[in-house]
Parts: sequence; C-alpha cells; structure tokens
Amino acid sequence: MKIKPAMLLQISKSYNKLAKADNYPRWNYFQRLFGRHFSQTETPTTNSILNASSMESHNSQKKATDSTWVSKIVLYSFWQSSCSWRVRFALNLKGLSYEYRAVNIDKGEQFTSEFDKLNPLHYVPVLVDGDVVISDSYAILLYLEEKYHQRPLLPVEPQLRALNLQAASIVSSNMQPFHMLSVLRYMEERVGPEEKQLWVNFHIQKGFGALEKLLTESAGKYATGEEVYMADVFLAPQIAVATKRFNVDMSEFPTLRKIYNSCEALPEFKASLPERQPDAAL
Ligand SMILES: N[C@@H](CCC(=O)N[C@@H](CS)C(=O)NCC(=O)O)C(=O)O
Repeated sequence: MKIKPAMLLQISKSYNKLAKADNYPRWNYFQRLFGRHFSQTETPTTNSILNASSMESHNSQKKATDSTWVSKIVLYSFWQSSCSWRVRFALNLKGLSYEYRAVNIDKGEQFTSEFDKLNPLHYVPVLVDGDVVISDSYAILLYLEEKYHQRPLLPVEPQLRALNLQAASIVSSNMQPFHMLSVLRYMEERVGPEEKQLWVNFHIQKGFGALEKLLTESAGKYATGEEVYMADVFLAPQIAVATKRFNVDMSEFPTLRKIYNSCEALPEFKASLPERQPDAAL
C-alpha cells in the first residue's frame, strides 16, 4: 500500500493513541502494518523503562541531527553467559548492530565500581541504548521489542504471546538462576561438587520437562510455530549450555531438540555463538 504524508500523520496519531491507551495487542498489530513507515527512533512508546527525561534528551538529540539518527547500542556481555547469548541472538534477529563490551565474569570484572553503576546486581548482560540502561535479559528483550519493531519477537495472538513469555520466564527464572556462576561457586564451597552437579541437573531436567509438555502442541519448526520468537531466543542458549556444560541428555525432550536444531541453522544464531564472540577464549 502506498502511504501519503497526510495518511502518515493520521496513522501516527492513532499509533500514539493506542500506545498511550496501553492497547498493546492492537498497537502491536498496527505496528506490523505500518511500523516500517516510521524510523526506528521515531516510534511512539509508553515503555516504562524509558523515563520522561531520557525520552526528552533522546528527542532533542534526534532533532539536533536528522530523522535517521539511531542511538548506538552497547552490549556488556560475556561470551559464555547464556543470558548474554539471548540478547546477542535477539539483536541479530532484529538486525541491530551493537558495540560489544566484554565483561569477564570468571575474573570478577562484574564487581568493578564502573560496572556497579550499570548493574548493582553484578550480572551480565547490560544493554545501553543512548540514555537507557537495562540490566536484565528479559527486560532487554521486551525493550528491544517495543522500541525496534522489525522482526517481532512476540506474536500478535495473545495466547501464543503469553506462551512465549511463559517459556522465556521458565528459562530465566526457574532454570538459569540455579546454575549461574556465583550459585555454582557457592554450592561447590558449601555443599560440594557432587551435590552441585545433582542440584543443577535436577533443576534443568525439571525445567525442560515442563517446557517439553508446554510446547509440544504449539511447536512447529520453532517453539510456537514456524517463526522464531522470544521462547526460542531463551530456549536455544539454555539447551546449548545444558548439553555442552552440564551433559544433559536431550533425547527425553524431542520437541526441544527439534527447536534447537532449527535455531542452530539460523545465521543470526550462528553469529551469537559463544565461540564467535570477541572475548572467546578457546
Ligand atoms: N536475570 C538476569 C540474570 C543474569 C545472570 O545471571 N547473568 C550471569 C551470566 S548468565 C552472571 O552474570 N553471573 C555472574 C555471577 O554469577 O557472578 C538476566 O536474565 O539477565
């Protein structure tokens, strides 16, 4: 459809109205239809992560230059971190270029005073986009989805959307926190290496067991059909880490294995692999 400038103005007004009304499903549908007619930084948003002052300075920066201004994205990442991997995969899917800043969590670089200003919890990843700093992969994914509309990471259909969020949440809340570096070190010191391994395997098996049941019906090539979405972005790095680092056998989880194989073939996933990162120490 060819859009004329007057129509564009009308579209923009409706777009704003939907965003302000928090009518997210309709807004999302709308952005699918018309999103490409806005430059990435012009897109209206009610995103709570963007506070008023950052929005203001963002807008004045934009006006000071031209309509093609796009803020530079910086990702603080560690090559082996599955949480960083999710964000790398998502950025690649959305075709967003970014500057990679390595934080070696093995050597304790997450505890520097500089990094503390970015994330007082001392975890990677952290995404910086202009004035916006976000230090949690789940929040980062939602931010990217709301700000950059190309290649949506959530489907329009509410049930499938919720399923994607639920699967992502299982990985980020009920699986990965049980095997993050600091927890493993704590377990090893206080309880011992054998108990640590049992603990990790128990939580990974439990999570994959639930995800296998949850996604059996919805899965096609990917977790919720034929398109790669947020569930896949969280699942694929989790499966890779579980099999390679913790020797989890995926034969019990055929749906998840199929999803992983589909992701593995994607160039956006290949580019996000740990060994392809600048700080990879192989
Ligand atoms: N909920 C956070 C968790 C972040 C997280 O656990 N990051 C790990 C790497 S995957 C980390 O930085 N670990 C350092 C540590 O445990 O000290 C997210 O999803 O970003």
